[in-house]
Amino acid sequence: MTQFPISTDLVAEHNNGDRPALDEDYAALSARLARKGMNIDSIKDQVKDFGVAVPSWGAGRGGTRFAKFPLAGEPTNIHEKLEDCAVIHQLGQATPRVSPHFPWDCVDDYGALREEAADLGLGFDAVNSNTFQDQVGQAQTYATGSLASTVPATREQAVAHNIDCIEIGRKLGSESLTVWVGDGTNFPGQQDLGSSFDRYVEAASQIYAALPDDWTMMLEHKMFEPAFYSSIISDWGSSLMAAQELGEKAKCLVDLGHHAPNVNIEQIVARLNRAGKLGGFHFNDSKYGDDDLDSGSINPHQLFLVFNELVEAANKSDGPFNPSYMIDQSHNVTDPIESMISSSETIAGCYAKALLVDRDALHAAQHDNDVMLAFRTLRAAYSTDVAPILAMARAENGGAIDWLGVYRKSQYRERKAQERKAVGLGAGIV
Ligand SMILES: [Mn+2]
Repeated sequence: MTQFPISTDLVAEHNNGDRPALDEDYAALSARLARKGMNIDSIKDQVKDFGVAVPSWGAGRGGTRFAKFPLAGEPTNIHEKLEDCAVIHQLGQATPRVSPHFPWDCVDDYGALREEAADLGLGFDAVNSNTFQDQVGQAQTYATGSLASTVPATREQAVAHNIDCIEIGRKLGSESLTVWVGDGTNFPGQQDLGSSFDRYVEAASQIYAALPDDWTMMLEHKMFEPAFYSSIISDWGSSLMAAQELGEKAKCLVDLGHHAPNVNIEQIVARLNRAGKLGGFHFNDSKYGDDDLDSGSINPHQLFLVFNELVEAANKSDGPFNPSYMIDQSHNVTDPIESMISSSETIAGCYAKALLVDRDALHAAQHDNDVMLAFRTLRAAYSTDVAPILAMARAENGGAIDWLGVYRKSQYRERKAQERKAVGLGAGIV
């Protein structure tokens, strides 16, 4: 029996009140889609099966480089984070897995942690290693790099930590390791740009060698920060080169905030897919840089265009097409539970809109170079209000039609503020 953190009676009571209006809206959209030859139930069923992982580190309040403003009742350890992630999934029904980060989420007994998550209705997604900050008692510093360090002992330490993460992940039921390193330089001339990449690939190949056969090693690129002159895996080209050198189980992870402003990310998605190297995503949104804002809060159209490529790729795929979907956001001014339900709804909504694209009409217009018809075909799907599909999928899966109303009525955060120890003031990026 799943232990639901929010009263199921409260969810049912709200849903009973909200259901008549939803039924009306759903029927109206159903009729509208039927006129175009589309079956709303088929779209809804695909949305019901859609899942995006939430990051354990996103359950707490994030910070900027300047400050962090703690939220009363925010989680302070992996057990409390799991409980909050269970609320997100219970009400939103789109986030069945949690992506943990080590050593931030270290415990003594990972078998017990896996059971604890399962009792809450959750599984584990990709494990994330951390060689971008030093830990207490660590022999070598990562101040000038980790996998690409000029110091052999530092590279060995970074490799060993990643292999530890794989071992933890096996106990948790995970099937992938995400590797992001902060390695790079702040000054021209600080390191040789060619040989530093060689060192990275050589060290990464040792991690790759320890990867179980059914696992994926996802390489996450990021243009800059913490290094501001050069980053070792700065872009999808560097990521693709490394993944191709490592082997079949190495793939590229696209974090939407890790590109220069206005870069055509959907084209990067199509390119990586063509190379067989599209591993997964970190969803978030960005106005200026790696802002880690809520998914689709700034540019929902871009998110839709990414999903348009994903649906296109899935349709063309011979075998299974299942890139890994994860949220990677920092919540500085909202309750992280509310932000992550809202974001998962936005992400699922972009997926639903991409499913609504009339592919035959689009392909015909593309073939005929009918530019306006091709554009309007995409735009017709994007401008469809899919809220009734999302709400119905949520309700049928046991979630809340009005998730924000139910969450606030539950007073979950207020209760946790009484139970949990307070988080101190702090600074820093999470
Ligand atoms: Mn990321």
